[in-house]
Amino acid sequence: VADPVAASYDVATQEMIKRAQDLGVETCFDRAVTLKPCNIGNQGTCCKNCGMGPCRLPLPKGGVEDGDDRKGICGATANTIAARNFIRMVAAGASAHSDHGRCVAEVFMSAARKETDAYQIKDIQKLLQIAPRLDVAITVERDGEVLDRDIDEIALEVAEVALNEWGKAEGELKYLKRAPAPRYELWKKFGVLPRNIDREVVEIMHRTHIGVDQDYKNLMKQGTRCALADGWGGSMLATDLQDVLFGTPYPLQSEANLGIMKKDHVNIIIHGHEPVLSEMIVAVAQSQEMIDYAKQAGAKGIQMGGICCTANEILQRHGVPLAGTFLQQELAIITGACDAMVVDIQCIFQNLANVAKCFHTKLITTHPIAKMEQDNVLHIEFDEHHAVEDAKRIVKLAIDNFKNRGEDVVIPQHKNPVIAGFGVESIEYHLGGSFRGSYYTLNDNIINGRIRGIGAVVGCNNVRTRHNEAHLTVVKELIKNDVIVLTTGCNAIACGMEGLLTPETAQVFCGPGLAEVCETVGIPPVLHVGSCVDNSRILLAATEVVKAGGLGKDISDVPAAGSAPEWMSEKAISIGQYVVASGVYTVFGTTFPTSGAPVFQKYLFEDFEKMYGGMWDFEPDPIKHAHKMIAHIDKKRKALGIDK
Ligand code: WCC
Ligand code: FE2
Repeated sequence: VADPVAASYDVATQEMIKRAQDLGVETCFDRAVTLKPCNIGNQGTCCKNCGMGPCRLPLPKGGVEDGDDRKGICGATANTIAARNFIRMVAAGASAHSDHGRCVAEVFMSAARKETDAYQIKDIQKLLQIAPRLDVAITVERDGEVLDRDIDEIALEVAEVALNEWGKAEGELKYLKRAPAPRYELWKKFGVLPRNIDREVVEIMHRTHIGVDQDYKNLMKQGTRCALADGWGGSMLATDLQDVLFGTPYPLQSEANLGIMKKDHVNIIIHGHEPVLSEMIVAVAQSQEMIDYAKQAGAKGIQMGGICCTANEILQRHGVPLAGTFLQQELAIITGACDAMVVDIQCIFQNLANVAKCFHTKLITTHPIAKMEQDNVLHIEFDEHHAVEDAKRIVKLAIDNFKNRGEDVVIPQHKNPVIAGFGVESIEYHLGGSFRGSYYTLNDNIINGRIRGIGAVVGCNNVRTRHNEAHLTVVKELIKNDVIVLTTGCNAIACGMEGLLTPETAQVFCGPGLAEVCETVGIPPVLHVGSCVDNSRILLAATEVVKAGGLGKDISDVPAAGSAPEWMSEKAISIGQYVVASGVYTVFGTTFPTSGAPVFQKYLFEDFEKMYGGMWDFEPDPIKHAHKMIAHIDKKRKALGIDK
């Protein structure tokens, strides 16, 4: 079994791992001890794209300095194999984000057609802001007069145009033009403007099939095009349409870590990614009818909590607390206090079912594309046309299950306050100039050096490294060196658990310049900007920085760097690739999936900078990791002549 202290940096997590072991319930932390990864696959040089293999190409003992003659049965080199595997990861990641986006777009369509009462166009301001980006007019001319166009009409057309982005036959993605003009021109020059979202994924699957594309540079070209279709396509549409349907987030207060669960309340944990369902569950759970029902069942109320990006979605819009990160999903059940865990898509452990079997917890899958084989799992399929009924059924099930709780309930008493809900709009509000608008204050403070630069630290946990340690070490090292941090995904949750998402943090952890800015403006040094699809908010924030002036003409000029210290999912690879192709130096921790193909890796780590101004890097040591980012930020400051 795992050593709980070695497995996690977080005390609540340690306590629950220990409890699981005492109860004889196995978790991912224990499995990580017994199940070792395959080195060759890990390094990206195992090809299983046909039935003659898998062809495994381990790195020779002495390296490949003197030439690399490794090849698979068909002759595929280590570079070809690693590039194929890498862009297949991009395809999977982009698919996950974009299929989520498609689901949201379909619900948006239902709302625009008024087929459902449950969903409405909530944020008209945001609708009017994105419509022109999709070439949808917001005014009409009648008899020489310019009039505001009917909102319902705009919504319907936005829905049609947006849905079309997934499969249109001609043209290119409309949102690409939201990037700074030089960036768009660069993409055009390299032939990587995505045509539509689905097509770029399909083309990766084709080009990586046996006997098709055998040039790692050409493979990466498609990988880039597909990743851009994610960041500036599927993910960005998901974020925007979610904001219109559910409201654009604004800063609000909440809490984070397993200690948010309450012994005397019905605890409902929502886990996954699509806010379409969780929005309804939150609304229903807050209704008087359900609260009364919970009281009749002997509980004091209903406590909701989130895991992974569903957590971030319902936090940023409703202040629902974060129960934990990716690696804490099993542990929420191990408290013995989880009356229902409701899951939709992505980052959900199949082992949840085995853990739930040991407790009273009802595990409910809700998405037609994500079911589990174990027989203790309930499937309640969610449909936007009867969303409220579905949500009620789920909440009632949880309440009815409250009485089945065992005596043995242990909720770790650890949680911290968080401020979340930042985005392009609220950063402008806090860090814009009072009369110049835009990102003037932010830029001004970067130019005068109080803020050294911007760090985007995002991504998963990985059981191969100590849970949350690299996340928190990287973030703390950055803010100590006056780098303001934007965070999403499980890094955001980790920061929340550690108490880094409060303005008070500035005095404790920040360098003097950043501390002063945070104090003056009243913001935390680490800004929670949402879920993984909301990395699109970071792309747009970077674009706003460029627009505000004084920091160059393209995203690659800005003193900024990206990081995923504990990544594990294919989604992270897609995100990394679109961030790099958008001009940002990006460092990953844990392992890097091309390390078995040094020539290809050098292409990503070095040659990419000459092409895109952004490149990949790998550094598992979190302090060195942060300092590589800072060195890049300083390099950019120097190029701008603001290094003083
Ligand atoms: Ni996004 Fe990574 Fe968390 Fe899942 S929820 S674990 S992809 S960061
Ligand atoms: Fe996520």
